[in-house]
Amino acid sequence: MSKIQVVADAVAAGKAKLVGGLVQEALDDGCQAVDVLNAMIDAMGVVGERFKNNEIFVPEMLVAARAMKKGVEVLKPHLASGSAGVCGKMVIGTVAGDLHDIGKNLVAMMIESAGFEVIDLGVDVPTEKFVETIKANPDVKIVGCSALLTTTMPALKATVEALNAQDFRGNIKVMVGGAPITQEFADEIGADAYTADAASAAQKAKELVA
Ligand code: B1M
Repeated sequence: MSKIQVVADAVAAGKAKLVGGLVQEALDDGCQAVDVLNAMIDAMGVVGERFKNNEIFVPEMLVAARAMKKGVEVLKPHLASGSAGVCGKMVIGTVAGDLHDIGKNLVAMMIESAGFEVIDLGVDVPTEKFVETIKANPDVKIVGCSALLTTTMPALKATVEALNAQDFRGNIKVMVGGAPITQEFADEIGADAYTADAASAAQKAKELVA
């Protein structure tokens, strides 16, 4: 079995204590960081399928998430390369009612690597918190909102609509993403950009401030 597959299996099985070491082994073996990352993302997809099919439950999803985070910690220096802050400031968070942060963290990491200073508001972020943070940081250029649940898509809509109503709206660009989000939904709620993954989010962020 390939070293990358070993990492993916350990993530899916939630072996948080082992994953960091296994990722390091894969890198030492010459595997590309981005390939290891993609395998871990796919492993989370497998976890999601198992959950949907009632083969596993929330605790197993949680341990898989912990394992993935351990792996990302080891990968981070190999993926991040830019000098933080040269492109300006970005605020990012997962919207109210939503506790999923792995995708949001990856987007934050890639955007930081693209040269932005990132203010990460975490998960379950109320609309007002996004607004207040931008008011307190008038040099923010981009706001990124993540939503992973179909049930939190309305919170994403409410957040973008609240941002759209602010005087500062002309000074910022609003990016949205997350598994249930589509370009059509992003257009409908008045976001400036939608991207499907972390790498394209970083690319899009650079384009938006160019
Ligand atoms: Co949850 N969960 N979860 N979960 N969970 C999903 C999302 C689900 C699809 C599983 C399933 O049923 N197959 C399902 C949602 C179904 C739906 O909405 N229709 C689900 C559910 C139902 C739930 C609960 C309701 C379960 C329950 O309690 N009964 C509950 C909700 C809690 C809450 O948020 N209020 C819940 C809880 C959890 C855990 C806490 C246990 C855990 C999260 C831990 C954590 O994040 N710290 C968890 C996990 C791990 C998952 C799955 C298995 C994996 C998510 C993940 O990290 N994926 C997930 C199944 C799946 O995704 N297939 C599932 C890897 C990550 C890299 O991908 O987050 O999609 P993703 O991010 C991508 C892109 O979406 C994009 O880029 C990222 C990187 O490429 N992206 C952006 C994300 N944000 C972006 C922002 C951008 C641009 C791109 O611009 C700003």
